[in-house]
Amino acid sequence: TEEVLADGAVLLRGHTLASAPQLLAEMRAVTEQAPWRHLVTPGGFTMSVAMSNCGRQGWVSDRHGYRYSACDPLSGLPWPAMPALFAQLAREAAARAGYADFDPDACLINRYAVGAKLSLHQDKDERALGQPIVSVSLGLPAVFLFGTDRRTDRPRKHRLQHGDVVVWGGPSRLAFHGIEPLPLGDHLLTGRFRYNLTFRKV
Ligand code: MD3
Ligand code: FE
Repeated sequence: TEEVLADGAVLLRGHTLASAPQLLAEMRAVTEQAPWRHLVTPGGFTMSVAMSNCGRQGWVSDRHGYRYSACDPLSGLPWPAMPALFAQLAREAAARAGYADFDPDACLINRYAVGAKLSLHQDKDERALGQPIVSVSLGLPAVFLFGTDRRTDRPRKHRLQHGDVVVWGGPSRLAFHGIEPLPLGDHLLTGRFRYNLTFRKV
């Protein structure tokens, strides 16, 4: 069940349902080492989404800007290694969408509580724009906004659910996208939260 959302964007519904419990366990181990935090944007706003990272590079934001860093600014230590299961999943999903040999060096982990959202944005802090991004949704469902490479084009809405994996490459790599405020809910595996793993080649 592969659904093409746009040129280069492939939704694999429920693709990682079976490994979700192990993914969540690995995620917990990562966030014991690199705890959840609410980053501040260069404009001075605190993000409603809580974040952590694993892999050789992690995405961070502060008053000075957005960037990738090899170390967690909270501890000064390297980010936790990317669990083998994460790397395997990202690689296999990318291959299924037509991108052979995807070798991500960054995994951003987002946590949404009720009301948390991600405003419309582009992911362009990476040099490897020819590489896809793989995202994995876990826990409560959310409404994903998917636009074009022009901010003013009206975005389409897609419901992303527990176990869904999306590969974003080609022309969709620079599409504006976001997440609507998370509705209240209760998920058997994640309680009141939605989690998203985003794999990138920096
Ligand atoms: C489309 N995360 O971390 S994942 C992000 O659910 C981010 O947490 C959202 O946007 C989340 O930057 C959306 C889906 C996603 C990720 C990256 C994309 C869609 C994308 C890059 C280009 C186009
Ligand atoms: Fe994004």
